[in-house]
Formats: sequence, C-alpha cells, structure tokens
Amino acid sequence: MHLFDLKYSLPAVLILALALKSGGDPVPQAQVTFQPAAQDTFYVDWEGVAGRTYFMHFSTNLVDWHFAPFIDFGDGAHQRGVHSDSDRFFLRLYYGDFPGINSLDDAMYADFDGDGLSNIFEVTYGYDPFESESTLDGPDAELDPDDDGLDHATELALGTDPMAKDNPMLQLEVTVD
Ligand SMILES: [Ca+2]
Ligand SMILES: [Ca+2]
Ligand SMILES: [Ca+2]
Repeated sequence: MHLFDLKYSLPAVLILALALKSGGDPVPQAQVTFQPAAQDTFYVDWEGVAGRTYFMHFSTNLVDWHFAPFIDFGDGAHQRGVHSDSDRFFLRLYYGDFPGINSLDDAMYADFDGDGLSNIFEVTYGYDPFESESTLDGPDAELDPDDDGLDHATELALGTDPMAKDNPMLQLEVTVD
C-alpha cells in the first residue's frame, strides 16, 4: 500500500472513483472502489488488466485534473492509500494498453509525450506525461521551478532534485584569503 498526499486543501468527504479509458480498450476495466481507512484517508482499489498501464487523476472541481504521483502496471489487485484535507476530491483511473510497455519499469521510464522527461518524473512533479507543454510556463523539460539554473531535463539527467536548489555548481563556495 502506497500513500500519497493530495496537495489541494479543502476537507475530505467526497470521493468519486471511476475509470477513464485511454485509447484502445479490448479488455473492459473494472471500476475503482474506495473505502475509508482513517481520518481523511481512503483506500482506493481496482483490479488490474494484464499489460495495462495505470495512472490516477485527481481533481477538486471535476474540471482541472492532475496526475497523482505514481504509476501502476498489470493484472492483479491494486491498492493505493489516499489522504487529503480537501472537503471534496475526485479520483479516476487513467489507463491504456501501450505498445512496448510490458512492465512497471517500462511504464515508469518511458516518455509517452516525447518531451525528454520520463513518465514517473512527470507525475512525481506534477506534470502531464501525455503533454509536452502541460503548464502555461513553457515546455515541461525546460522548466526550472527551483530556479537553480538547471532545467528539468538536466535535473533528470544529473539525478538532482528538481524542486530543490541543489545545482552542484551552486554548492561550492570558494573564498580566497
Ligand atoms: Ca514525458
Ligand atoms: Ca510532459
Ligand atoms: Ca531546476
């Protein structure tokens, strides 16, 4: 069971769980179910289909949907724990049977939109793995929200934290007496 926090804050009483298909869908997808686990925490369960890649969308208004920070793959029982302080939020699976994707690693490290950022990087940091320019700020790979001079493509290549100012060039201070 993996837990992720939704970033939005309105108090959690309403979850809508549904499955949204993406692309070809030769095997029907069972709906998502959810059950309360603890205060503001829910288990989200669904039955996977072999070869299928699963993303999850969440929304607080049914208009703006965001990718949850995980990817799942394949058949069997899937479960995620979800916590939110929102008074309502909505979840839906976003899934597809993608050619050449045969494992969770394939799904995580593929770059579905070809923008230079892996799918797992995109969902971890709040970008859309199906859109190369998923915010109004410019191409996803060229963004530098931590303002350390390294864009996301470079941070991914270096393995640095794209949300922390950890450009190694900024961490060396040399003073000359
Ligand atoms: Ca990408
Ligand atoms: Ca993208
Ligand atoms: Ca950066």
